[in-house]
Amino acid sequence: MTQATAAATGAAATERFSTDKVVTGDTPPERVSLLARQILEAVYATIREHQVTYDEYDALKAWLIQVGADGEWPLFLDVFVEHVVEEVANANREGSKGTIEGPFYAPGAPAFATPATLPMRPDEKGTPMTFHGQVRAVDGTPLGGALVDIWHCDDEGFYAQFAPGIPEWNLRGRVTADESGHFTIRTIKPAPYQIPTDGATGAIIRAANWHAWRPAHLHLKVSAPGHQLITTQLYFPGDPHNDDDIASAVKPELMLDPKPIGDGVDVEYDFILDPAA
Ligand code: MBD
Ligand code: FE
Repeated sequence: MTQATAAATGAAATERFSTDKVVTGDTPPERVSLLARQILEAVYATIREHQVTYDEYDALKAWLIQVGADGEWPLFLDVFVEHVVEEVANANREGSKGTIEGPFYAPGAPAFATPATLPMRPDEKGTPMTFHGQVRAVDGTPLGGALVDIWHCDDEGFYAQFAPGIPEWNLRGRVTADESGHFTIRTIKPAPYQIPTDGATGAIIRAANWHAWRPAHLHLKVSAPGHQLITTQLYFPGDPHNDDDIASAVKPELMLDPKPIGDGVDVEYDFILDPAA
Protein backbone atom coordinates (compact mmCIF):
# COMPACT_ATOMS: atom_id res chain seq x y z
CA MET A 1 0.00 0.00 0.00
CA THR A 2 1.26 3.47 -0.82
CA GLN A 3 1.83 5.81 2.10
CA ALA A 4 -0.61 8.49 3.30
CA THR A 5 1.90 11.18 2.42
CA ALA A 6 1.27 14.81 3.29
CA ALA A 7 1.35 15.74 -0.40
CA ALA A 8 -1.20 13.06 -1.41
CA THR A 9 -3.51 13.88 1.51
CA GLY A 10 -3.09 17.60 0.84
CA ALA A 11 -3.81 17.21 -2.87
CA ALA A 12 -7.03 15.31 -2.05
CA ALA A 13 -8.13 17.94 0.49
CA THR A 14 -7.35 20.79 -1.94
CA GLU A 15 -9.31 19.01 -4.70
CA ARG A 16 -12.28 18.45 -2.36
CA PHE A 17 -12.32 22.10 -1.34
CA SER A 18 -12.29 23.40 -4.90
CA THR A 19 -15.03 20.94 -5.91
CA ASP A 20 -17.36 21.28 -2.92
CA LYS A 21 -17.16 24.86 -1.70
CA VAL A 22 -18.79 27.71 -3.55
CA VAL A 23 -16.44 30.65 -3.12
CA THR A 24 -18.34 33.72 -4.34
CA GLY A 25 -15.50 36.24 -4.26
CA ASP A 26 -18.10 38.97 -3.72
CA THR A 27 -16.57 40.43 -0.56
CA PRO A 28 -16.82 44.24 -0.97
CA PRO A 29 -13.49 46.02 -1.59
CA GLU A 30 -13.82 48.08 1.61
CA ARG A 31 -14.05 44.89 3.64
CA VAL A 32 -11.16 43.22 1.78
CA SER A 33 -9.06 46.34 2.35
CA LEU A 34 -9.92 46.52 6.05
CA LEU A 35 -9.12 42.86 6.73
CA ALA A 36 -6.02 42.67 4.52
CA ARG A 37 -4.67 45.90 6.05
CA GLN A 38 -5.18 44.72 9.62
CA ILE A 39 -3.56 41.34 8.97
CA LEU A 40 -0.58 43.03 7.27
CA GLU A 41 -0.26 45.49 10.19
CA ALA A 42 -0.08 42.48 12.55
CA VAL A 43 2.73 41.05 10.39
CA TYR A 44 4.62 44.40 10.41
CA ALA A 45 4.24 44.66 14.19
CA THR A 46 5.61 41.12 14.64
CA ILE A 47 8.62 41.85 12.39
CA ARG A 48 9.43 45.07 14.28
CA GLU A 49 8.86 43.67 17.76
CA HIS A 50 11.01 40.60 17.15
CA GLN A 51 13.54 42.15 14.75
CA VAL A 52 12.86 39.53 12.05
CA THR A 53 15.94 38.92 9.87
CA TYR A 54 16.28 38.30 6.10
CA ASP A 55 17.10 34.65 6.89
CA GLU A 56 13.81 34.32 8.76
CA TYR A 57 11.91 36.14 6.01
CA ASP A 58 13.33 33.75 3.40
CA ALA A 59 12.49 30.75 5.61
CA LEU A 60 8.90 32.01 5.76
CA LYS A 61 8.78 32.45 1.98
CA ALA A 62 10.15 28.95 1.37
CA TRP A 63 7.65 27.53 3.86
CA LEU A 64 4.64 29.31 2.31
CA ILE A 65 5.67 28.04 -1.12
CA GLN A 66 5.90 24.50 0.31
CA VAL A 67 2.43 24.67 1.92
CA GLY A 68 1.00 25.32 -1.54
CA ALA A 69 3.17 22.70 -3.24
CA ASP A 70 1.98 20.09 -0.71
CA GLY A 71 -1.66 21.15 -1.14
CA GLU A 72 -1.72 21.73 2.60
CA TRP A 73 -3.57 25.06 2.78
CA PRO A 74 -6.83 23.29 3.77
CA LEU A 75 -5.01 21.40 6.52
CA PHE A 76 -3.01 24.37 7.81
CA LEU A 77 -5.95 26.80 7.82
CA ASP A 78 -8.41 24.35 9.38
CA VAL A 79 -5.93 23.37 12.09
CA PHE A 80 -4.73 26.86 13.01
CA VAL A 81 -7.43 29.34 11.97
CA GLU A 82 -10.87 27.73 11.57
CA HIS A 83 -11.61 27.45 15.30
CA VAL A 84 -11.88 31.22 15.67
CA VAL A 85 -14.08 31.56 12.57
CA GLU A 86 -16.37 28.90 14.07
CA GLU A 87 -16.38 30.70 17.43
CA VAL A 88 -17.52 33.93 15.77
CA ALA A 89 -20.04 32.22 13.44
CA ASN A 90 -21.79 30.24 16.18
CA ALA A 91 -21.46 32.68 19.12
CA ASN A 92 -25.21 33.26 19.34
CA ARG A 93 -26.45 29.69 19.05
CA GLU A 94 -28.64 28.40 21.85
CA GLY A 95 -28.52 24.73 20.85
CA SER A 96 -25.65 22.26 20.70
CA LYS A 97 -22.08 23.50 20.45
CA GLY A 98 -20.41 23.35 17.08
CA THR A 99 -16.74 23.09 16.32
CA ILE A 100 -14.55 23.05 13.21
CA GLU A 101 -15.31 21.01 10.10
CA GLY A 102 -11.68 20.32 9.24
CA PRO A 103 -10.35 19.33 5.82
CA PHE A 104 -11.74 15.78 5.47
CA TYR A 105 -15.51 16.08 4.95
CA ALA A 106 -16.92 14.46 1.81
CA PRO A 107 -20.53 15.32 0.88
CA GLY A 108 -22.86 12.66 -0.47
CA ALA A 109 -21.96 9.72 1.77
CA PRO A 110 -24.22 6.62 1.55
CA ALA A 111 -27.65 7.20 3.11
CA PHE A 112 -29.19 4.90 5.73
CA ALA A 113 -32.28 4.77 7.90
CA THR A 114 -31.70 4.31 11.62
CA PRO A 115 -30.46 1.93 13.00
CA ALA A 116 -27.45 1.98 10.68
CA THR A 117 -24.03 0.38 10.47
CA LEU A 118 -21.44 2.60 8.79
CA PRO A 119 -19.68 1.15 5.75
CA MET A 120 -16.59 -0.66 6.98
CA ARG A 121 -14.18 -3.37 5.89
CA PRO A 122 -14.99 -6.96 6.88
CA ASP A 123 -11.89 -6.96 9.07
CA GLU A 124 -12.20 -3.33 10.25
CA LYS A 125 -9.89 -2.95 13.25
CA GLY A 126 -10.93 -1.14 16.40
CA THR A 127 -13.31 -1.18 19.33
CA PRO A 128 -16.95 -1.64 18.21
CA MET A 129 -19.00 1.41 19.14
CA THR A 130 -22.72 2.11 19.16
CA PHE A 131 -23.53 5.81 18.99
CA HIS A 132 -27.11 6.83 19.64
CA GLY A 133 -29.14 9.84 20.67
CA GLN A 134 -31.96 12.19 19.77
CA VAL A 135 -32.18 15.37 17.70
CA ARG A 136 -34.45 18.06 19.19
CA ALA A 137 -35.31 21.73 18.72
CA VAL A 138 -34.33 24.24 21.43
CA ASP A 139 -37.88 24.03 22.83
CA GLY A 140 -37.52 20.26 23.23
CA THR A 141 -39.60 19.23 20.20
CA PRO A 142 -38.20 15.99 18.72
CA LEU A 143 -37.03 16.54 15.14
CA GLY A 144 -38.27 13.47 13.32
CA GLY A 145 -36.36 12.69 10.14
CA ALA A 146 -33.30 14.73 11.16
CA LEU A 147 -30.13 13.89 9.24
CA VAL A 148 -26.93 12.83 11.03
CA ASP A 149 -24.01 13.01 8.59
CA ILE A 150 -21.03 11.35 10.30
CA TRP A 151 -17.43 10.78 9.27
CA HIS A 152 -14.38 9.67 11.19
CA CYS A 153 -10.96 8.06 10.79
CA ASP A 154 -10.17 4.38 11.29
CA ASP A 155 -8.27 2.65 14.09
CA GLU A 156 -4.98 3.83 12.56
CA GLY A 157 -6.02 7.47 12.18
CA PHE A 158 -6.69 7.39 8.41
CA TYR A 159 -9.68 8.94 6.62
CA ALA A 160 -11.27 7.31 3.56
CA GLN A 161 -10.67 9.41 0.41
CA PHE A 162 -7.64 11.11 2.00
CA ALA A 163 -5.40 8.10 2.64
CA PRO A 164 -4.79 5.40 0.03
CA GLY A 165 -6.16 1.86 0.08
CA ILE A 166 -9.38 2.53 2.02
CA PRO A 167 -12.82 1.92 0.42
CA GLU A 168 -14.34 5.21 -0.77
CA TRP A 169 -17.05 5.62 1.90
CA ASN A 170 -15.43 3.71 4.75
CA LEU A 171 -16.66 5.02 8.13
CA ARG A 172 -18.80 7.70 6.46
CA GLY A 173 -22.60 7.79 6.30
CA ARG A 174 -25.76 9.91 6.38
CA VAL A 175 -28.24 8.46 8.83
CA THR A 176 -31.87 9.58 8.97
CA ALA A 177 -33.37 9.62 12.47
CA ASP A 178 -36.78 8.05 13.15
CA GLU A 179 -40.01 10.04 13.65
CA SER A 180 -39.04 10.79 17.26
CA GLY A 181 -35.62 12.13 16.23
CA HIS A 182 -33.76 9.09 17.58
CA PHE A 183 -30.81 7.61 15.75
CA THR A 184 -28.49 4.64 16.29
CA ILE A 185 -25.18 4.28 14.43
CA ARG A 186 -22.90 1.28 14.72
CA THR A 187 -19.24 1.91 13.92
CA ILE A 188 -15.80 1.61 15.52
CA LYS A 189 -14.07 4.02 17.87
CA PRO A 190 -11.73 6.32 15.89
CA ALA A 191 -8.06 6.64 16.81
CA PRO A 192 -6.30 9.89 17.71
CA TYR A 193 -5.15 11.70 14.55
CA GLN A 194 -1.61 12.83 13.86
CA ILE A 195 -1.12 15.56 11.28
CA PRO A 196 1.16 14.31 8.48
CA THR A 197 4.71 14.98 9.64
CA ASP A 198 6.31 14.87 6.17
CA GLY A 199 4.71 18.03 4.76
CA ALA A 200 4.91 21.77 5.34
CA THR A 201 2.43 21.77 8.24
CA GLY A 202 4.42 19.01 9.93
CA ALA A 203 7.62 20.98 9.27
CA ILE A 204 6.48 24.11 11.11
CA ILE A 205 5.12 21.99 13.98
CA ARG A 206 8.53 20.30 14.26
CA ALA A 207 10.47 23.54 13.84
CA ALA A 208 8.45 25.12 16.66
CA ASN A 209 8.75 22.00 18.85
CA TRP A 210 4.95 21.63 19.04
CA HIS A 211 3.14 18.28 18.78
CA ALA A 212 1.04 17.14 15.81
CA TRP A 213 -1.91 15.44 17.53
CA ARG A 214 -5.66 15.80 17.57
CA PRO A 215 -7.53 13.75 20.17
CA ALA A 216 -9.79 10.95 18.85
CA HIS A 217 -13.00 12.45 17.50
CA LEU A 218 -16.20 11.88 15.54
CA HIS A 219 -17.15 14.50 12.94
CA LEU A 220 -20.83 15.35 12.43
CA LYS A 221 -23.16 17.58 10.48
CA VAL A 222 -26.64 17.42 11.98
CA SER A 223 -29.60 19.04 10.22
CA ALA A 224 -33.39 19.12 10.01
CA PRO A 225 -35.81 21.15 7.88
CA GLY A 226 -36.44 24.63 9.33
CA HIS A 227 -33.35 24.42 11.55
CA GLN A 228 -29.73 25.50 11.36
CA LEU A 229 -27.28 22.80 10.41
CA ILE A 230 -24.63 22.25 13.06
CA THR A 231 -21.10 21.09 12.22
CA THR A 232 -19.45 19.60 15.26
CA GLN A 233 -17.17 16.92 16.71
CA LEU A 234 -17.41 14.63 19.73
CA TYR A 235 -14.49 13.51 21.91
CA PHE A 236 -13.60 10.71 24.32
CA PRO A 237 -12.62 11.32 27.96
CA GLY A 238 -9.07 10.41 28.90
CA ASP A 239 -7.49 11.12 25.51
CA PRO A 240 -4.01 12.56 26.15
CA HIS A 241 -4.65 15.41 23.71
CA ASN A 242 -8.09 16.59 24.85
CA ASP A 243 -6.37 19.50 26.63
CA ASP A 244 -3.91 20.44 23.90
CA ASP A 245 -5.57 19.64 20.57
CA ILE A 246 -3.34 21.08 17.82
CA ALA A 247 -6.56 22.34 16.14
CA SER A 248 -7.98 23.96 19.35
CA ALA A 249 -11.38 22.39 18.59
CA VAL A 250 -12.24 20.59 21.86
CA LYS A 251 -15.02 22.01 24.07
CA PRO A 252 -16.23 20.53 27.37
CA GLU A 253 -19.79 20.26 25.99
CA LEU A 254 -18.51 17.91 23.25
CA MET A 255 -17.17 15.21 25.57
CA LEU A 256 -18.84 11.79 25.35
CA ASP A 257 -19.39 9.43 28.26
CA PRO A 258 -18.65 5.95 26.87
CA LYS A 259 -20.09 2.93 28.69
CA PRO A 260 -18.40 -0.44 28.12
CA ILE A 261 -20.82 -3.04 26.75
CA GLY A 262 -19.75 -6.48 25.55
CA ASP A 263 -16.52 -6.14 23.56
CA GLY A 264 -17.25 -2.50 22.72
CA VAL A 265 -18.58 0.83 23.95
CA ASP A 266 -21.94 2.57 23.93
CA VAL A 267 -22.07 6.36 23.60
CA GLU A 268 -25.11 8.60 23.76
CA TYR A 269 -25.35 12.22 22.64
CA ASP A 270 -28.35 14.43 21.89
CA PHE A 271 -28.25 17.32 19.42
CA ILE A 272 -30.26 20.51 19.88
CA LEU A 273 -30.75 22.55 16.70
CA ASP A 274 -31.47 26.29 16.57
CA PRO A 275 -34.35 27.48 14.37
CA ALA A 276 -33.35 28.61 10.87
CA ALA A 277 -32.27 32.24 10.90
C1 MBD B 1 -8.45 16.17 11.21
O1 MBD B 1 -8.94 14.93 11.36
C2 MBD B 1 -9.19 17.19 11.62
O2 MBD B 1 -10.38 16.90 12.16
C3 MBD B 1 -8.74 18.50 11.52
C4 MBD B 1 -9.55 19.61 12.03
C5 MBD B 1 -7.50 18.75 10.98
C6 MBD B 1 -6.76 17.72 10.53
C7 MBD B 1 -7.22 16.43 10.65
FE1 FE C 1 -10.82 14.83 11.93
